Amino acid sequence: MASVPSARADYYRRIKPLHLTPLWEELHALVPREPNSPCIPALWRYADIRPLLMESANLITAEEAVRRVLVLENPAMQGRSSITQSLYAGLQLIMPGEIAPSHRHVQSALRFIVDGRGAYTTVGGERTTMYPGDFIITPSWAWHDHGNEGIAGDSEPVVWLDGLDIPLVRFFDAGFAENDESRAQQVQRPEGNSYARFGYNMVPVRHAHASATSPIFSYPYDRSREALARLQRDEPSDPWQGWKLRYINPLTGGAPMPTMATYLQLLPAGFCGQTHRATDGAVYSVVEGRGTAEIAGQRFAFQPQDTFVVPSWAPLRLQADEEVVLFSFSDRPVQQAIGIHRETFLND
Ligand code: GTQ
Repeated sequence: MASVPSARADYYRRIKPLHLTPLWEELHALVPREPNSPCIPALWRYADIRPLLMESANLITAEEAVRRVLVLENPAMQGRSSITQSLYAGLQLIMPGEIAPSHRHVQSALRFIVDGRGAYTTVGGERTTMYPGDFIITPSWAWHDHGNEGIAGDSEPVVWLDGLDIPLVRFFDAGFAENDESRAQQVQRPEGNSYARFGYNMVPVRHAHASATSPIFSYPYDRSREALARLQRDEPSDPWQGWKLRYINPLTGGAPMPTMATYLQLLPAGFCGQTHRATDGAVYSVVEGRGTAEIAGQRFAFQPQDTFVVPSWAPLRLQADEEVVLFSFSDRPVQQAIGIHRETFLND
């Protein structure tokens, strides 16, 4: 009589042509006891990347590239253009005088300005000028073009962190995109118009909002930073996260985009955080200060303009040598919408 293993092997061979596989061989991997991400912790030093990014401007124009971006690819997920399973991140460069032509796509995008000032993005007919630390949204299916005209005759290369839900949309096989007829959109409203309508805890009385995305598309750094400075004066910091605020869609109180949540947090000088973990892997951009992120036991020293990734369920401990400000984003709204998000705060 055939042994059990060889009888099974024979059986697997016979079911294969019928496109059948035995669940019992895969069950533990398909339904893991806890998240077991293929994504690994990693940090990208801006000091290393900046010269290479500037070099790319000699190789290709923003116009030819459409978007001149160095993709931050998770080292354990090569070829996927992903920083986590669900998220994409890249550093986009726009030189003075350049235009990244108008297009639109189903994927939602966020921009977090890392270096330089005076570039702009036009979203749905309204322009916003970019300053370091600003958080800017491109909603799903909104026309957008980027340019760099400088400020008051002064112009410099501008670099921002792009965060997009590209892998999520790819997972659903639901991506559409199209190019605009003109390189740059006609501006239809004065700069600051959407902020005046929605940025002051007020909303135009007859506004009926149809979009799943926040009507504010630029959240200026000085306002967000001011809120953190006020909290630092007024209340004790959280032992895990310092003072951490989430950006909101003012119409709903929810995340500014349906697929991505964004955060800004302040860690006081000398902060030695406790460990926490969450099922939403997150991408961090360092705005101010030096410190250390201990991610799944691995220590990453960071400084301003660096980017690092914390995989899903990886224990995270933050330390600050100086006063630190971190911007971050994750897919938390999607996990919350389907009721699977988990987060724990450990007492070290
Ligand atoms: O600016 O529209 O990093 O479409 C990747 C895809 C940026 C953009 C990216 C994009 C964009």
